[in-house]
Amino acid sequence: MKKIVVLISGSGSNLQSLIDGCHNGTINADIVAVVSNQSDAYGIIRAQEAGIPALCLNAKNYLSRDEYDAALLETIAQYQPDLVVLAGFMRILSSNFVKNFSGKMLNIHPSLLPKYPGLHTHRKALENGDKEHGTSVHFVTEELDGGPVILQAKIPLFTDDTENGVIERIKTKEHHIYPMVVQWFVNDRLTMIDGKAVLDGNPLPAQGAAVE
Ligand code: NHR
Ligand code: GAR
Repeated sequence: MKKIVVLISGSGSNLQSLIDGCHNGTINADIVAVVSNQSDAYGIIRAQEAGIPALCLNAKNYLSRDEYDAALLETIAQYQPDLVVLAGFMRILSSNFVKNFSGKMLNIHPSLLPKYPGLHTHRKALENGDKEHGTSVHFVTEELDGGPVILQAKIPLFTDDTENGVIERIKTKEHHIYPMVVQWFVNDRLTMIDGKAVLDGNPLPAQGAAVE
């Protein structure tokens, strides 16, 4: 069975969708550890309730980003994961960390990349009067939110939308697409080759696979 480590910072609803997928057989893998950088992340409780070891590494206890990332690397490496999944993880990772898990680390970012890398994506989409918004699963590379896109899901935006409403609609989409992509990866259907996402031997276009 393939081993997954999930990194979180918050509520962990995406983590929950992955836990559920592993339990109901839609994902053929085990989540062997959950690591949070926030001690009050609700996702830690979700992990504990599922019997998964949950650890917290607080940046306050480290002198520099490099030191923090070295500790995070050491913590994760103990579990020898086949895949590292960022699920609402809110800290930028150093290039050394990313290189260690090259082609083995996924992120879900709440925008239709390459639009709106970074933070506050929902607010930006609403402020710009966008008619649609979405979320992207991508391989993590050194370039922030710049790794190759694997799968996107879209939602329409309405004139009376609120930021919180949009966040929730996006999350509902995320809970469908993230387990799907993780299953592709653990079934050896998905790889990163020469900086491109490759599914079933076919390099994916910039917007990722076309799946409904
Ligand atoms: N690290 C690398 N190298 N590459 C990526 O693509 C990464 C990454 C680390 C996290 C998630 C990302 C997102 O999906 C992610 C992708 C945090 C920030 C950020 O600015 C930006 C993007 C993402 C995650 N973090 C601030 C920092 O200084 C802290 C913000 C906060 O704590 O509220 O680390 O959006
Ligand atoms: C998700 O919507 C994810 O796309 C986003 O945070 C949410 C986490 O929710 N990620 C980022 O913004 C990364 N910077 P969750 O904790 O309920 O899974």
